[in-house]
Amino acid sequence: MDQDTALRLYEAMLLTRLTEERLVKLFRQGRTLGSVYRSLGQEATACATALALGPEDVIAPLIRNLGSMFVRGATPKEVFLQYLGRATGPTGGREHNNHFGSVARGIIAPTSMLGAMIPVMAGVALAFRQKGERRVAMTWIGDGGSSTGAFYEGLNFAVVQKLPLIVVGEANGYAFSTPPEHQMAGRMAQRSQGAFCLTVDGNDAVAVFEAAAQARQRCLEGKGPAFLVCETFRQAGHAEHDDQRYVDPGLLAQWAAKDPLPRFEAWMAQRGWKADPSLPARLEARLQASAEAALEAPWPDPETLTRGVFSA
Ligand SMILES: Cc1ncc(C[n+]2csc(CCOP(=O)(O)OP(=O)(O)O)c2C)c(N)n1
Repeated sequence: MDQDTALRLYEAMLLTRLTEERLVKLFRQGRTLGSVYRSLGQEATACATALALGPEDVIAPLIRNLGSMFVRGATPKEVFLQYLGRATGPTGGREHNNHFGSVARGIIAPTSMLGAMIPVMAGVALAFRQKGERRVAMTWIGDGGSSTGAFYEGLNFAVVQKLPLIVVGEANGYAFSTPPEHQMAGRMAQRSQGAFCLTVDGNDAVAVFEAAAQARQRCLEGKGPAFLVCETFRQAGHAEHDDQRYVDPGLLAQWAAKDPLPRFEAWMAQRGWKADPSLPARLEARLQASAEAALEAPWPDPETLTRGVFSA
């Protein structure tokens, strides 16, 4: 990873963390329409995977992959407008978290049905191959989500068809309050179904980036899909309404010591690389302005209620 990429990765991870911290404040003030879903401790798995892609590639992030959306150009203001349900947000107040896409940025909006995006992205990858385009499709899935039929169907199809699809598996300790051993036999990597599979330390941003770059290269060479398992830990509750009382505090402390941000800073420091010291303050100022603008943004007009939604 070169210095420029490292600095971009650091900024994306920091922006994700600070944006989510601000969302938590808005939640506690009762201003968000629903709960806030964080990627605390998992910023590397979202940011470093997306950063290993080319601008022509397409992603379908899930709720814990806000960082990947920032890598592709989504803005904190859009995220605040979404969570606050405002008319000028990406979905015009129809949805109230980061379930929004942007075709121009190569982001496909997810549906909440876990696993569903895997066949969708296998289809995107199939279209790339049929058109002879050198592009890759990427999506993410949690350990819980990898127990769905859609996960198996989508990945199996991609393996059989040798499609340029990267599925990032986030083995993050819990699916809501369910630990993996209560819903999964064996380890996540055993679900690869013949896809090229790597298991990496998901809190090591460099390892994640390198594995994703390798997976992308194989896809571009026509070698078929990759299943990239990132071992990490969800450092917050499922969402802000969940106080995580079912998680052993010792385990949380163990993973807190592996926080991807300071680890990556230390790795950069070993190379004499350092982010601009004014970066946190600049990001905070941007977030403050974005949050204020979103709070002043208009609510959707009830007259428009049926626009932009499907009807029979
Ligand atoms: C098919 C399906 N079943 C159940 C749910 C409800 N649900 C939303 S998130 C979640 C837990 C997901 O756990 P995991 O896939 O491990 O991801 P994590 O939240 O740990 O990132 C569940 C059960 C859903 N959205 N889709």
